Parts: sequence; structure tokens; C-alpha cells
Amino acid sequence: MEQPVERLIFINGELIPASKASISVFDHGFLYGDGIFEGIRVYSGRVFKLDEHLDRLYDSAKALLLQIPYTKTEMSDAVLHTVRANDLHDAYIRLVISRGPGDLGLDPTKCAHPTVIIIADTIRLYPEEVYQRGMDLAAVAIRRPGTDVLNPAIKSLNYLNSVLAKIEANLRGLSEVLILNQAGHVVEGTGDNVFLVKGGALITPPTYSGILNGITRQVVLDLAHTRGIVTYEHPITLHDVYTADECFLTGTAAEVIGVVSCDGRQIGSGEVGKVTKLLREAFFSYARTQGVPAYAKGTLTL
Ligand code: PXG
Repeated sequence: MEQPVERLIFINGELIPASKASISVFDHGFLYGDGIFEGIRVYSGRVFKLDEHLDRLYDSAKALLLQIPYTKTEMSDAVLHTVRANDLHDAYIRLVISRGPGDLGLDPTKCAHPTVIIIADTIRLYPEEVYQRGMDLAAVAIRRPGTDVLNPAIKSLNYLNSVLAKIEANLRGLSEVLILNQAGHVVEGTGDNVFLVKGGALITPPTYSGILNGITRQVVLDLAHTRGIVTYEHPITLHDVYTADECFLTGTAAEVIGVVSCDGRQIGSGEVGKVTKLLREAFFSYARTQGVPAYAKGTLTL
């Protein structure tokens, strides 16, 4: 997409033009994938679920004993400040905290200053036609690491497991794939959570099965509740996917997207299902009216 103005990138408290925004080659985020991130949407000038994203970011940091140099309030202000500086109203924010520069050993204690980066830009993950027609999926051979190997709940800069799965998707001409955990249960996509609709009820894998606890996932569960739809957080198998009435994926980038086949098996009617459509619409009306306004007057602490 054409970008008339150069984006301003927040790096360690400063806004730097994108072409000059850089980090050290000694940054352990680059050398070891030692760091964390969040992907956040802005709808109609409001940052969607900002507090929830920050809570998850600080939880990921805690797991890595990574000391974020800002309070949550300061971080929230920095995000809003970066959105405003780029005059964005419908946007995507990538918040990255890396361990920071150190020496060539992987010891994180050698890194004195974490790097804080906030990128605000536009994003569209799938063409509109995919949302209308629904997606075809396949399960891939590569498994999600277990919670005892590298807990998928940590939104870390180590996304190679998802990258390998995405390579499989590309090789098969698919936009997305399903990944199973070590027990053989379907857990999630490369960057989205998975839902099934069966007999009018909503089923999604539980957080203990080793998934990223998706913010969109929780929003959809809550929206379903308020609409009287029964929800279950329960392990699912590929057989459950093949025989579901409907299937859809949720994620900050993908939002709510219908799935119409998996491994060559048509799911339900082969069209985006009724419950999926209902929840997709509910999601958008919710997203457009909720969220922290980026353009309301407020004091800046940074
Ligand atoms: N599972 C995984 C593995 C993810 O990475 C989700 C589920 C959905 O979580 P949220 O909180 O977004 O509903 C994610 C999210 C990107 C990108 O640029 C990836 C995500 C989010 C935004 C952008 O690939 N992953």
C-alpha cells in the first residue's frame, strides 16, 4: 500500500522516522529471539483492549524475568502517543520489548537495557474475498511445543514454530493451517485461535492445552455468552474439526474469519456459518465502540 508519509517509530522513548529507526546487531532480541511482543488493533481511533494486551505483555515479561523499563500507564501513554504521532485511526500496533544489547553470549543478565519499540502502521492480513468465502485449512505435521518446552502463552520473539507452520501453509497454497499439540489435540493456527460450532454451542481449546491466550478469543467467548450461546473450553481433535457445523479463527490480525474446509473435508455447509457471521458482526460493532481513545485529551507521562 502507498504510504504518503514516513511512519514515526517509538524507540526507547524517542520517535524516529522509519528509515532511520534501527537497533543494535548485539540486541538479544535479534541474536536469540530473546524478547516479547504484542500485536494490537486500532479501530476508529480507539486502541482495542489496550489494558488486556499490556497485561499479557507484562505477564510474558515476568516469565522471562525481563524488566520493562516503563510502568503500564507509561507504556499505555507511549502507545497512544505513537498512534497520534502517525495520525492513524484504523491501524495495527506492534509493541516489541527485546532483552536489549549485550555480548555474544546468551546470558540475559549481560543485557542492561531492554529495547522498547512501538510501530504503528496499517495492516490487512487476508483479502476481503477470503472473509466472504471462508478459508480452507490443513493440519500440519509440525507440533506446538508443550507448556513444559516453550509455553505458547508467552508471546515471545521466538516464532519459528509458527514460521515453520506458515511455510507449510505457503507450500500448500493455503492462508493458514491448524497446529496440533504433543497430545494430538488441535490447538491453534500460526497466529490465531480456533473455534468450532457444534449443535449451536461454541467450543475452543482450553488455555492449559498450550495456546496463546488470545485477546480476540476472550472477546468472542464473552460476546457469545451475552448472546446466550453456550461455550465450552475443551480439547478438540481433527475429527471434531471435520465434523463441526462451523469453524472459525480469531486473532488481532485475522479478527473473526470463517473456515469452510480442513484437509479436504468440507465443514458444515461449505459456506461461512451463521454463528460465525453473527459473532463476526458482533465483534466489529464491539471493536468500533470500545477501546481506549487515542485522540481524547490526556496528559503524557513520557
Ligand atoms: N495464537 C497465536 C500463536 C498468536 O500469535 C493469536 C493466537 C491470537 O491472539 P490475539 O490476542 O491477537 O487475539 C496470536 C496472535 C502477526 C500477528 O503479525 C500475530 C498475532 C497477532 C497480531 C499480528 O503475525 N498473533
